[in-house]
Amino acid sequence: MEFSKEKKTILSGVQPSGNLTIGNYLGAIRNWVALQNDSFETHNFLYCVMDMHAITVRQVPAELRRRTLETVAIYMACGIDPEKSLLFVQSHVPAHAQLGWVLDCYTMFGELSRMTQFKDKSAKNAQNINAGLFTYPALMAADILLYQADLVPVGLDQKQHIEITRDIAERFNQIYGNTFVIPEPYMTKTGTKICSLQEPTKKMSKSDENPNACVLMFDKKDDIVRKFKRAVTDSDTCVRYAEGKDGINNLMSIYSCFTGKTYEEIEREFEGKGYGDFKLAVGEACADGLAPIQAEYARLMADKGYLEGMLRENADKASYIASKTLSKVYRKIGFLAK
Ligand code: ATP
Ligand code: LTN
Repeated sequence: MEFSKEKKTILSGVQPSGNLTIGNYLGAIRNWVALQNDSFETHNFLYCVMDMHAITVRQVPAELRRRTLETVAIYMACGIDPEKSLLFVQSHVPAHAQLGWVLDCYTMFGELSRMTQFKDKSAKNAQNINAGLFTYPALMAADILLYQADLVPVGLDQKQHIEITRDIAERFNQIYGNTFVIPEPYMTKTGTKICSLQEPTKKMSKSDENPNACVLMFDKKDDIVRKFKRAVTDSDTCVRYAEGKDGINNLMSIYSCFTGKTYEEIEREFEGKGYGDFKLAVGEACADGLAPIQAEYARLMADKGYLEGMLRENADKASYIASKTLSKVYRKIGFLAK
């Protein structure tokens, strides 16, 4: 993949903090693939595994290492093409930590305190509310601003982090003159917030303790079908998208993502049928949609040497791009040149 300064840049990533769910796939990775395939002539694509963000919550070292490589294989199995996109690991590029520190000093305590992810995660990990969890958004801003990304495809829960990134970049540009491109979030109409199957007002999360709440990308067909069968719905019997029908709305959005059908088409398809038929159809559509990804993933993981070699090369490529922005920033803020 050749990086060109003339092209616009798209960047995103996932934390290797657990097994990926269909929320990660439908809210984020699926859109990365569509963007890459539709506009690779006009854009640079960078897709990173955010291992530095993952350690804001305690990880088992061997698992983190394994998942980091697995996440790269998942990106590729979903359709990220290393000829078109630069795939790399965050901790392989020291500039993320270096710019992250600088941006910490341009990010306000008050704004970090308002981040809903921080509030949610500190409630969940009350025994480990560490400084990294608090300053997480400044590191995320560094990930994005280092590569002068124009567009960041993410799920709805990350919108607030893109907004703070824009605020940090604008603040810096105001003080030191034009330095950073101001990024925009990219979200599609469906799939931006896939909800828990057990508590359909809450986002589906890979760190949920209830195994029935989330469908993992590598769940077997039987398990997927069973989880959808047990999904919490309501006492109505009619499959229609409506306020207050959170469970059904969520299943409809998942079904729509996997089949490409609109809500009206889905309502017509299930007219006169009950929730049982609908849940079975969602489970099957989901399992069938994931099956080719699961097969491709197994093929890729059979050659870990290839993945590791690619990541080594890409670390240098990403570091080179990142070093341009970092030097500019260091000069502007007054660090003495080497
Ligand atoms: P964790 O539970 O460890 O916080 P997560 O499941 O939220 O993890 P991230 O690595 O934080 O996953 O997110 C990766 C990408 O997937 C982000 O762009 C995020 O917006 C998106 N995403 C995560 N969960 C969902 C969801 N339920 N619906 C839509 N998009 C999602
Ligand atoms: N915070 C993101 C993961 C992430 C990210 C990024 C996404 C870290 N750095 C830069 C896009 C761009 C999350 O999904 N929780």
